Amino acid sequence: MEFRCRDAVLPLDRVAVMGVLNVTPDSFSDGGQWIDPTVAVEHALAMIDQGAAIIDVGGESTRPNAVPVATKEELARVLPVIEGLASQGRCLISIDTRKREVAEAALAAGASIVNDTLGEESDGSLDEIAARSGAALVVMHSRGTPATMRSLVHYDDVVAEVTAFLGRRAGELEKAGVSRDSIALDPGFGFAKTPEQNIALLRELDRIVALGYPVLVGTSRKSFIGALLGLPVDQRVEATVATMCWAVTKGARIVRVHDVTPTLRAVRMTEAIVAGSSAGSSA
Ligand code: HH2
Repeated sequence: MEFRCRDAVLPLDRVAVMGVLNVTPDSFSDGGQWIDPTVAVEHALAMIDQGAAIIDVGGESTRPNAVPVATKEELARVLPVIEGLASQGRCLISIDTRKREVAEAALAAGASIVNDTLGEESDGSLDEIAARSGAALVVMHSRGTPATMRSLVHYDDVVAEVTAFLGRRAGELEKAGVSRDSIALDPGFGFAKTPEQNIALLRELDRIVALGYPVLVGTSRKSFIGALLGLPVDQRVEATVATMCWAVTKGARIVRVHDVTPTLRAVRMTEAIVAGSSAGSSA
């Protein structure tokens, strides 16, 4: 399996790590840390040295009740970082946005993946941008907006409904002209889901994997981990790693994380067990 991102092809025979880079003052776990573009690029390069293949740049927090950011402000946050990273040519760059203008400008600046977190709110405009540019697109399930998502958690069968949504969206993308190997699917952990629903999606992740597209998992440091274990956001690394290893046994191919080194070591070990191989593989 591979992930085609414009001119580049990311092989997914081994699980790929997407490092999270939030250039925001208010992201739920790293808000304010990477606002300075020079510091942000340095942090991204450190994640690449640790083994991240993709850096996911975001300029607007999606956490519940996050304050919406104007397009101009979001562009001013993400573009210098994308330009700085693109000039190094050491990773694939993904733009995490809900806005078409931001996606377009990010692709022009060197990004090759659109991380679409609109979920059920999608109007298809990011699909069209991906189709036109050859960019890859991550389709994530969500409902509502950061202001409303916490009240939109009624599902008859969360796994069936999220799986059906992702399958439907993948079909729409292919119809819009996005190539099948440029589509990745993500259940959207923490987006309009209760802790129990997040666990159900992890337990039955193989049903989404069975749709036949690479599956991306973004549980990193999320509040359902805090709710289950009673841990603050800065103490969720080990439990995040546990979710990622579980997801890999279920067939996930891309893991979106803040903590690259511990995740990659654990994921490589998990892959070796799944494959029944004792051959060394550098993390
Ligand atoms: N989670 C967040 C943001 N973008 N994209 C995908 N595809 N999957 C996710 O699970 C996902 C995502 C939220 O996490 P984070 O970026 O750390 O926080 P914030 O939205 O507060 O910036």
